[in-house]
Amino acid sequence: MPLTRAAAPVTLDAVELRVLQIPLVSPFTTSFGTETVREVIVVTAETPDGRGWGEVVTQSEPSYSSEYTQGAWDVLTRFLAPTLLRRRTLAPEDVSGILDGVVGHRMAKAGLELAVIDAALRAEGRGFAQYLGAENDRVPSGVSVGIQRDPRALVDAVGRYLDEGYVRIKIKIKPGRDVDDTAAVRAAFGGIPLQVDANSAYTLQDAELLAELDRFDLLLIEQPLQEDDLVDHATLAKRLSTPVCLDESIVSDKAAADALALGSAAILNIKAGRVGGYLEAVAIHDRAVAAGIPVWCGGMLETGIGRAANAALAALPGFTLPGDISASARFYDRDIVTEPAVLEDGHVRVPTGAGLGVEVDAAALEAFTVRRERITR
Ligand code: SMG
Ligand code: MG
Repeated sequence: MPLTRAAAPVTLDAVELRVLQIPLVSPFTTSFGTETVREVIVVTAETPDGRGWGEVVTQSEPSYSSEYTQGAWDVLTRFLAPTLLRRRTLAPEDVSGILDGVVGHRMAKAGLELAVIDAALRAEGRGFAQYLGAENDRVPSGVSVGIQRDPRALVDAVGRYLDEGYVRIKIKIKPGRDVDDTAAVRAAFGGIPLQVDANSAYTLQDAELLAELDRFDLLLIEQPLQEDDLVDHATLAKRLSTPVCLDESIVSDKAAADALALGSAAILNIKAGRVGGYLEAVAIHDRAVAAGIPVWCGGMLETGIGRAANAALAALPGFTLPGDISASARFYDRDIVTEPAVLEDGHVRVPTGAGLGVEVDAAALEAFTVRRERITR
């Protein structure tokens, strides 16, 4: 599905980068560890016609991915932003090609590309969802629930999210906190749409244990093995009746092609940051649709900037499973946009205004900024 229409080129005068530290409403624990503050980079693309916004979804430590915030800051300030600025005039669709000389650093590239796309679309008065080829005006909202103190606390947390209206629950698992946690949620809430995310915490040696999850009729198990374990995931997939979904492993459209060819995944989690940008994410969506593979939109605890962009992406027709697109309030008391995403009947609305369709709250942005640099030509 090609983009509805390429965006007009923009003249890039400057790129402003900020590191933000935003407190979470409650700690978020995965197999990697616990986060209490979201540290994220916000990108502003400055053009003569106005500004565009992007978000680099790295975390402060390289545990989910090899990328991390200070590393992204370094590559953005020294290589990526200067390379883009040297071009002066560029179309959003050219950004990834221009940055091709830098290997990896996909989250950093994705944030920069999003800022350029947003600037271009705001100048045209066109919405991001329309640009990507979205077909829905709202998307079903799933919630990712971190590992809690014990299964009873997990049941309490899940119950609160179900009461709020979330239509799908994902629980984080790790060795020692898998079968019992899942059993407790199934016992408490019956046949709710439920899936688990291991964040790479297991090896193929754990296949027998992971097969115990088959009895819970889960929508999927997300990323049980390591990022580069494509062959092991294919082997595991044959052992399980629970569909295997890949997250960390799908770092590009090429990786998605390889995973599908090998039978490593029956379902894909698509995150624009992880794959180098929203345009690459659309390519993966298109590939999955052609292959009959369901996809859903993952989350990286985005601020209102990335959350708006994710809602637009998830409104493409191949996103047939609910994504990790929760209300902003699931993570934040105060967001950096003036109208943070809210839950309405288990759904999040897809913004329709120009560009990302959200306005940055300058005071909130300022309040959370801990580092800032403006890079000019
Ligand atoms: O944004 O709702 C969200 C978070 C969803 O669980 C979530 N993300 O592996 O899918 C994932 C994690 C990655 C971030 S925490 C390590
Ligand atoms: Mg995941």
